Amino acid sequence: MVHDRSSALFERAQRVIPGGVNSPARAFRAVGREPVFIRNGEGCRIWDCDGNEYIDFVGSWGPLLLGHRHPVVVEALREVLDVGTSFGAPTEAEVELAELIAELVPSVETVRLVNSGTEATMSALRVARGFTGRDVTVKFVGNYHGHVDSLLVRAGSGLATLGISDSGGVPAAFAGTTLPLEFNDIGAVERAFDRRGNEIASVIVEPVAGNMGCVPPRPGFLQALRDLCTKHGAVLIFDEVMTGFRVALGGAQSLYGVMPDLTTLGKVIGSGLPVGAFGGRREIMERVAPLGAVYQAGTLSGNPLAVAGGLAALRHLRENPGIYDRLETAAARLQAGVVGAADAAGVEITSNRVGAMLTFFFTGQQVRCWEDAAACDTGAFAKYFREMLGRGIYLPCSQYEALFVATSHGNGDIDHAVACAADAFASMAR
Ligand code: HOZ
Repeated sequence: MVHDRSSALFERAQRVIPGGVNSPARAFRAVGREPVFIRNGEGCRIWDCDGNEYIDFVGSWGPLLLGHRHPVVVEALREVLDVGTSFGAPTEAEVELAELIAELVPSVETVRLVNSGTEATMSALRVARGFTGRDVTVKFVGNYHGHVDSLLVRAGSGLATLGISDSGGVPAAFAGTTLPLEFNDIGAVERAFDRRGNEIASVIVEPVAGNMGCVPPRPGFLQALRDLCTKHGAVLIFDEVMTGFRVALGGAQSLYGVMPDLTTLGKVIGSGLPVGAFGGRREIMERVAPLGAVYQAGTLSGNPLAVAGGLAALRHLRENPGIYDRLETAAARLQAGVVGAADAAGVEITSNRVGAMLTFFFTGQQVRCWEDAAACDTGAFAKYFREMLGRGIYLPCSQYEALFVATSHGNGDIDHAVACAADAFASMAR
């Protein structure tokens, strides 16, 4: 595979963009090569600027449940171009999207649209503080909630990938409001509440962790968080930026039957366009300006393009509930195929999967928390990634990310990816 144009673009990019990328998570640094520059996508396929074709299992880091350029989304976006792309004023479509989110996400009574998952989590934390009159946030090691100052503490995703434990530039006072605990360790949360229960404003959690690779909650973990938050008057926040509308139509909260007080959503509610949302119990959300004193704002919030993309995709999901069975079947086929191929080649991997989000960890051990994930052989992962890329399979460029199956992946695409994995493992074992 030739990547000359990507290489040339990367050289240019590094002169004018820090590290040549607009987000460190796409820098390919942990996999020992330069990033490829993408030109276009269609269904489950993308093409780079050298014309190389890939089956895409990143899907813009999750939101493209329907694949690239799904006709219902494209048509909805075209209609917006005819009427205007930004007003900084209320529109009918944003009311419809808010109604749809409140209908589909069980714990959400009212919802505020923002521009990204980061804005959503930042705002949710602030509302929780305003509601409780407390300052401390409990978060989990290896969970990532966007680049909010106080949440860049022992975070997953790009920070885990690059080995940055806590971000520079965050005042110690901000980081000091965050209490990082091990994911899936309910004893640690109980002890924290015993010691500091009257200081804890919120517990924020990815109900299925996706930013240290896919790590499901242990049975009972989410319910125990719910019970502790209720007992101590803290706000439970589910960060469903990754799991929302993906692991089930109603997100992880409907899958596990545990209701948070607040939910954060991201790019999935725009079908990949820049948007996010935070919402939940009415009495908490009533603290948000202009009703309450917790300020949060944005000219582009509820932007017509993002809202139209999201409405089209979410309506399509609601009207076609069979999609989730199809995603489950396709992702299970990929999981079984890749695990079988690794076994056959004698390469040790462990897989975690919830619905159509999954990770193959290069370890023989179970992965239940950050400590487990951090023990994986990232060198082997990097080699696997390069082998797969060279065979036209585009995977997340870090052991600490999840891969995503879309409705556009047919059995043939999944089987081709499995065959490529078999070749990749064979070449790694040589
Ligand atoms: N949540 C995404 C990674 N898990 C974000 C990707 C990025 O930071 O660019």
